[in-house]
Amino acid sequence: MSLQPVDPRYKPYKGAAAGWGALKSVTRFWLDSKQPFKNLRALLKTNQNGGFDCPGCAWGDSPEDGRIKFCENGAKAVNWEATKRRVDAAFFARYSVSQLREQSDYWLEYQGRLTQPMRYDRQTDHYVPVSWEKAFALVARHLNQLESPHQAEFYTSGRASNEAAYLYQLFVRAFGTNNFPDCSNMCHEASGVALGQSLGVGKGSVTFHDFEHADAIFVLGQNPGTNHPRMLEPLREAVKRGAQVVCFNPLKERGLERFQHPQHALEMLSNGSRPLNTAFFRPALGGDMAAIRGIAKFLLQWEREALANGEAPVFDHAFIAEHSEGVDAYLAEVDATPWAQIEQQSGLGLDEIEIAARIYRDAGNVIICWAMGITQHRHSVPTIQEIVNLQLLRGNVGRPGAGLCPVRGHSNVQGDRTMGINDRPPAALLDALEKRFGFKVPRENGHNTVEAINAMLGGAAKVFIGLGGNFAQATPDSPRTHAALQNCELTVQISTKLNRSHLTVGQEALILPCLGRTDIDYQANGPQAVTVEDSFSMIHASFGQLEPSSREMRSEPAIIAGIAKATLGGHPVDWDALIADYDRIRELIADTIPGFDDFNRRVQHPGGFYLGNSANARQWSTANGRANFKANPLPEDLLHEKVRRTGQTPHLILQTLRSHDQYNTTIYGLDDRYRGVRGQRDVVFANETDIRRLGFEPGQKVDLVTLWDDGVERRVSGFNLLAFDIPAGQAAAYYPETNPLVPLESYGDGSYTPTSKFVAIRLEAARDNGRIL
Ligand SMILES: Nc1nc2c(c(=O)[nH]1)N[C@H]1C(S)=C(S)[C@@H](COP(=O)(O)OP(=O)(O)OC[C@H]3O[C@@H](n4cnc5c(=O)[nH]c(N)nc54)[C@H](O)[C@@H]3O)O[C@H]1N2
Ligand SMILES: Nc1nc2c(c(=O)[nH]1)N[C@H]1C(S)=C(S)[C@@H](COP(=O)(O)OP(=O)(O)OC[C@H]3O[C@@H](n4cnc5c(=O)[nH]c(N)nc54)[C@H](O)[C@@H]3O)O[C@H]1N2
Ligand SMILES: [Mo]
Repeated sequence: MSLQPVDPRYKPYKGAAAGWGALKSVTRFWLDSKQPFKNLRALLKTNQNGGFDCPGCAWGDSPEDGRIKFCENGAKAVNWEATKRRVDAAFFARYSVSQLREQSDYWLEYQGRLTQPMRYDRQTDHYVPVSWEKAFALVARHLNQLESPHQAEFYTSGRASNEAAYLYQLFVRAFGTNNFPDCSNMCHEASGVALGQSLGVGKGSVTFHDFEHADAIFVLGQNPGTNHPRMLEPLREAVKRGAQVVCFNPLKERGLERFQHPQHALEMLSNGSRPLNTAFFRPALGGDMAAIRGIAKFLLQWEREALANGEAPVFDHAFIAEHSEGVDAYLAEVDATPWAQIEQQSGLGLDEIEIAARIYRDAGNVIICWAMGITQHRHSVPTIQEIVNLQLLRGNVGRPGAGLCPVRGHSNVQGDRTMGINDRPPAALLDALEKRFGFKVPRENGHNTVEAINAMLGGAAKVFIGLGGNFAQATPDSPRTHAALQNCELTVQISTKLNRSHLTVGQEALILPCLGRTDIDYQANGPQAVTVEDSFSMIHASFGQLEPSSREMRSEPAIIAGIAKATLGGHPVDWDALIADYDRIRELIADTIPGFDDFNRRVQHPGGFYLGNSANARQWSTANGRANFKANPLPEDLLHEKVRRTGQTPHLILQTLRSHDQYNTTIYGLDDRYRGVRGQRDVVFANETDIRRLGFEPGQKVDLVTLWDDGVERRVSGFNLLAFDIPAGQAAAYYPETNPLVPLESYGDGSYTPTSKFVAIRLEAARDNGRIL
């Protein structure tokens, strides 16, 4: 490894993940929130019965274990939301929208909570206060004057509660469209599509306790030390009891290497840390499908040898015969895949793949986890189906200690889908809504995120409503997405914090400030709880704990009901009555969404209730009623035709990822502790050999330019080129700064997820010195 600390703001991190470094960092964020003690009290109730669900990630905890679980990044999320700072009318009077646009994403959100509804005044270029009633009337006027309901886009980010999401989809479908672009389109969409086709349910099959019974846990394309820190504990326990933890990641992420338990005093005092894996493989970007195919090919070879020698078989023949279909076609595809292609595409040696295959074979029960390193590629759907194929060969689905675990991102992104935030809704959901509410629901597919951007760009969509999130920054091809939003007649953002989406305004624009997870939600019948679903299909209640910083903010359900009532009147429900008491929303959910019978009673159960998962029960809700092996060929070439058509060879393949100090487009700070970066975000990590091969010096400022044959220049400028321990040919840089590089047309086959982990780029000496943060 060659690390060149030419920049004082870049120094390799030597400590373990979590532990003291994390504690120091939490304290800093705490003090900065301006109400440290209140937030501490609130945090102690995170993920506990009677507390609120952590607004961080969607990792679930043991439902029986009452212990307080929080992590450094959960603490940051809570402090960030529960700040005392405010972005109010005085703030917007001080800054014009054009002035605000000059500020960094970090600065914008740092200014505090949005506290009152605001309307954009094009004459003065300022946001000005507006009453809730006038705001709702403005939305209703725009929606009702559209020629078709399909001219509006209704975005959802994954923090929306089940209650908010359910009301939103009910309103939008009663209005007449399935245009539900959501953050999931950019996230785990490929997991939903792949698992749905293979196994009949688009969710992970494992539960929390399965991790205690796994003999091997594979972690593919995921950085839990930063993004799912509560997952480190089960991984650590697994290594401790002798299970294998096998990582596939081009970056040696610190959290996957070593870990110090933040809640074990002895470990912290002795400064001891535990290794968190037993094998680490560093594939090429997009090379995982080939790697898994390689494991399957070794298994097939050993299966044949076992058969010839009269030894115990490698495959689970009973499972395959009773539950699956397509094994022969799949094994023929495995046979037909040349070893050379596996080696070349995976970026791994066959000796490495063989080691992984041996671990896999020798483990009784295997869980495979994955996240964005797997889902944000063009061939993500076949890659996830290859993971399923492998698991099916040894019956590693639907038995304790084994299964599939797409580790979700936003804390309720899985629940939002369950509630019907879906641009391709299943017929059963639409039938149930039609039957219960007696209106004709739209049956045609709606727009996903990429389609919504195209519709707005082309003028086919004229109204954008965002239930949370930061559409302008989270989406690809930023200048085009910004133009798309600006092309709208009305843009509406329902949000907690100021971000660039509020500044990327249509002809008219509204900011509707809402309560967050930590805030107490007072309604006519008293304080309300909401519910969420974690990655393990556990549904539980969340109670806000902190006094809202302004009485003018409204809850997400109340805002949706306000828009719905202004637009549709009392159709198809009495919106006000639902808001008075969210039990009434949950009754509607119980009536229409499978698995939620008796919802209001069951959610009282401490730790919540398990929604169930058909694949985990070995029931296959697929067309043929079987678990399906999918015989997909490996991609012929990982480079897209549009890259090849430029005639240029990419200097590097870039993945865009998260630093340790951010939550998606929310930037908490400018450090990335585990990767040794301090005080900067415009950095690009590359291998020192590549840097010199391309004629650059470590520490030099460079521009990154995308190779894509459509005549559009995609460039970000003035990035600090850091020599880093990364495989040759690869680069990594932070999202959202690099979103301008991802072409809108570069998305996953069958998933439409932008290929944020695979962008062919060239480096140029910097044209200017970049932005100052
Ligand atoms: N603190 C914090 N927590 C979060 C978030 C956050 O921003 N901050 N975001 C939330 C959300 S919405 C999500 S979706 C999750 C995201 O969680 P992650 O998926 O962990 O997020 P990324 O930072 O995108 O990291 C991708 C990881 O995959 C690796 N990788 C990239 N390409 C490949 C590949 O081709 N193959 C393999 N094997 N590995 C690859 C990268 O090196 C990196 O370690 O986290 C959630 N939790
Ligand atoms: N290049 C690149 N692009 C990516 C990714 C990547 O890895 N690389 N990852 C993708 C992924 S996995 C995801 S999930 C998306 C994320 O896309 P989004 O979910 O759209 O983005 P966030 O940054 O999570 O949204 C942050 C904003 O949400 C608002 N907010 C926070 N809490 C609440 C709340 O409780 N209620 C409401 N109404 N608003 C709230 C705040 O105003 C805050 O500014 O980005 C995607 N984009
Ligand atoms: Mo995500």
